[in-house]
Amino acid sequence: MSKPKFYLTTPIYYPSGKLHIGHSYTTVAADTLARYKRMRGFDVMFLTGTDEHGQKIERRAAEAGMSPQDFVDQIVSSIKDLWELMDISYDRFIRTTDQQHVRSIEQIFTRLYERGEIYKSTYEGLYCTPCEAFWLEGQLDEGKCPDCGAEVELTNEECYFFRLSKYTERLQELLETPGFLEPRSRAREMINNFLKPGLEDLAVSRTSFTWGVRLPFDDKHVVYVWVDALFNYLTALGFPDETDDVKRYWPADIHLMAKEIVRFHSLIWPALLMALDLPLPKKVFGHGWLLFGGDKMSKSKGNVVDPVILCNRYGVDAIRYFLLREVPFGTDCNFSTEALITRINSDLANDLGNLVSRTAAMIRKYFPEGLIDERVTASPDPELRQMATELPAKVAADLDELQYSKALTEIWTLVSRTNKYIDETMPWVLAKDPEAKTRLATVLFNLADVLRIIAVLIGPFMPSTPNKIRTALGIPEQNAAGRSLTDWESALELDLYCAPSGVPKTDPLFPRLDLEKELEALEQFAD
Ligand code: ME8
Repeated sequence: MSKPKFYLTTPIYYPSGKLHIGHSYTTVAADTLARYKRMRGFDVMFLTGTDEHGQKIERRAAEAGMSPQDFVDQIVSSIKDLWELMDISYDRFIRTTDQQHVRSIEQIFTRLYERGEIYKSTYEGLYCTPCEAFWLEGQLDEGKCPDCGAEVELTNEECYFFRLSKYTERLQELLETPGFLEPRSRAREMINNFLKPGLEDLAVSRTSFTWGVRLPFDDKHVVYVWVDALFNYLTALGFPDETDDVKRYWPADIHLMAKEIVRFHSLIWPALLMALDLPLPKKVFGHGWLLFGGDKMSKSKGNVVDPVILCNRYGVDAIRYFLLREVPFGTDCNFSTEALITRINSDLANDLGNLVSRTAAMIRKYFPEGLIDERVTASPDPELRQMATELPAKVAADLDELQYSKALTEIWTLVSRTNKYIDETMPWVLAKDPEAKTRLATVLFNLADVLRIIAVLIGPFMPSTPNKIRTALGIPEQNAAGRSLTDWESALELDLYCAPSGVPKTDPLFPRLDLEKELEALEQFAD
């Protein structure tokens, strides 16, 4: 039987400067979902990329004294390096300057024009360049862009318009469809803020600058950057050609993003697809913002935290853990060094790291020749074992709902229970009693076996930690019978722990950090 498919996307980011930890947030969430779905047997297509056209990039390049193409090339290369550093397992990286994308956009626009979905007129109104968005006077916040707070500019130019208004009713129906736009509160926002006041047709071309895809039927015009960008989700599969990838992967299963661009994805994007009679994405998820000092972290505000510095200093898995654990995925999260260091110390160094090193150290010390095979079960083994057995289904249910933080909380509940199990069983006391050797072996086996399961379940979140745990406990990739000890199914079964080559001495998984020292160190980077 062929595998079911799962197509997920991140926004394609503007290469207008180095990316920050806010961009890493969405991409790490997407990567975690992609890894999880692959483990569950899906044929995953995970797309990310860069949105390279438009006025903002053209201006930034000019400020840097470079051609737009040279300017974006260097930033895109740093973005790819960042994703490599952060263990992002994307399947495809699209750049809107790719020739194939540009040709596709030309064909798509011709098709929209021929179907009467776009027409020529004049746009007179307001434009926010940092957001590349058109606004009406009444939508402004104290005269400024309601999304980013920047000054808006008055523009008056000949434009092609897309008949967005004609899709109002179908969009209303779509937004009311459970599961299409999540969290649900965002769907109500879209209906109240945009559909109720009445949708206007959308300007989809510009003539006041040149860095973009030219309209094949009127080459004074370049395609409005958002429309150019939204179609990436299809052109990356080869659209408008009817490629195998288009047939296999479209419609997307989920588009992930933060809340400020939900309106482009839940109004403009579906309407464009409706205009072309194409299937609509199954879900749009708008997560919360990473805030810094209470304000949205953004390149235009300059309050950004560099993920490269954080990953190099604390390790990629610690940063990924923090991002996904700190708050529920739909909610805003205040990013602070204190919160990060506290999480690393409490959850990773103390709870998980100590559990692994204590377990490994006790096996090495009490059974230098390897654990004996006899077992004798006593309380509280059944309780621990039952929790471990129930965990995979809970994590799966949470991840299917994008409840990353809840899934990690469930896993850490087992980590804590396992630590408590050590306190209750007191292996060091058992070790003094030669009669208790079998019981001691059972306790240590249960500890290592639960950690084997935990290692599998944290894999999607923290890609390199599972192998470190397995190495520390001597767990091979497969047992003697050739059974994988790393796949999802292995987490569903108890008693698979084995360490045929013994338990080596290894470094702590997550060294404890000194908060004061870290605050000082990061302060230097901020200068
Ligand atoms: O909007 N908190 O690109 P962009 C959480 N090119 N997420 C954040 C964030 C923060 N402080 N800052 C950025 C664009 N993000 C368009 C997208 S898609 C067809 C075109 C993440 O570089 C989040 O996913 O401004 C947000 O939606 C996205 O980066 C915006 O990236």
